[in-house]
Amino acid sequence: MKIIKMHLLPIKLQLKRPFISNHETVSQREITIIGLKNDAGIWGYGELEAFSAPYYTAETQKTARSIIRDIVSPLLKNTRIIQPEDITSILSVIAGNQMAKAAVETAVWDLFAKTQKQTLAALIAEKMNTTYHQNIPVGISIGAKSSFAELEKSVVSAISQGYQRIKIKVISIEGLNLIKKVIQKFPDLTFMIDANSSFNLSIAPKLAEISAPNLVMIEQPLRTTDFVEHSRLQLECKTRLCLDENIFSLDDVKTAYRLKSARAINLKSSRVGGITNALAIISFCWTHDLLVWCGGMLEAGIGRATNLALASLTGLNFPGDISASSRYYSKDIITSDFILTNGKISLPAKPGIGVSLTPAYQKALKNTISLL
Ligand code: OSB
Ligand code: MG
Repeated sequence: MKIIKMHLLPIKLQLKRPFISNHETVSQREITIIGLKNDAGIWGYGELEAFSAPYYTAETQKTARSIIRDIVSPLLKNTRIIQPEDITSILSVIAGNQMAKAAVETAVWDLFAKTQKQTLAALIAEKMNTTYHQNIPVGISIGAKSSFAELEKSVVSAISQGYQRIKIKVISIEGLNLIKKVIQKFPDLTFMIDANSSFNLSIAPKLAEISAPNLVMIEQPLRTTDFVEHSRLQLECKTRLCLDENIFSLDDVKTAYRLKSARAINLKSSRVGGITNALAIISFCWTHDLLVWCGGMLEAGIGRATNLALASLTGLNFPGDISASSRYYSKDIITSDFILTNGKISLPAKPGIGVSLTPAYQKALKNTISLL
């Protein structure tokens, strides 16, 4: 197939409440919806997941849109795509800019699955020679809190909603102390901590002290580029470390594996350049005894559906950061929200990523000028 149209629609969604991590406090989520049309008249959609400012990663909505406009679109023009992996390889000439590439790449996967009249989940499972689950157990990521009462309230609310694993953000030593208390108070719950690079190696004794049977993982305690120090920390720390901000590619996962920087990988297809690269990372992790699970980054409906398709793979069993649509947004961009039933979210049944933009977003997207 050929891609004959590419539309970009930047939008802003208001979060129900601000989400606090070490990088920033997000109150409004800027996202760009990507629509691609092929020569058979079928549309595929993707979501550009970069944030407004370059704190979590170097890309921003603006830089990524400019890469898509100036560099990606000429590469797509008159190009024949037979398999979705073709687009990954075409875009691989672009260094970095993983989220810009992922937005377009994922829309091609959606388009391809639709032409095959298959769900993205089924297509991915077929590519990976495995099966997939219809109902997917999910976890929740709770932003950093400044008091025990507030933290406990969020944890209790998460349990009552049915989330199967609770991740708590931390930005300070005081925060670690609050989390330690909550982990002790709820011994039957599965917890993890995400530090988003809050600390340096001097945190090692504190992390060793916080170790508990129901604390399954500590995500990204140290700096974003630091494989070597994470490796030293993992030696000193019984709890499994997980890398997030360090991982932009399969090469990064290999580095982490060889240096023993962590024993788990938070996989975000948008951060690694798209689905093809995500699948390669999953394969590597499965054959090298690294726990790989599906992360999230406050996605709207299209991104959430993409994450869910990945998380549906049999073998990707650790509950991902894929909460119900209503957790972050009162009005999403798609026509049917993802809801939580007994701690699980169901895969949509329609072909491709399986969700539809609301008529208003559909209209607004198609009213933009095509970049092709
Ligand atoms: O570090 O995993 C992270 C959100 C934005 C950016 C980075 C992260 C997160 C989350 C929330 O933890 C995950 C989600 O529920 O989407
Ligand atoms: Mg993280």
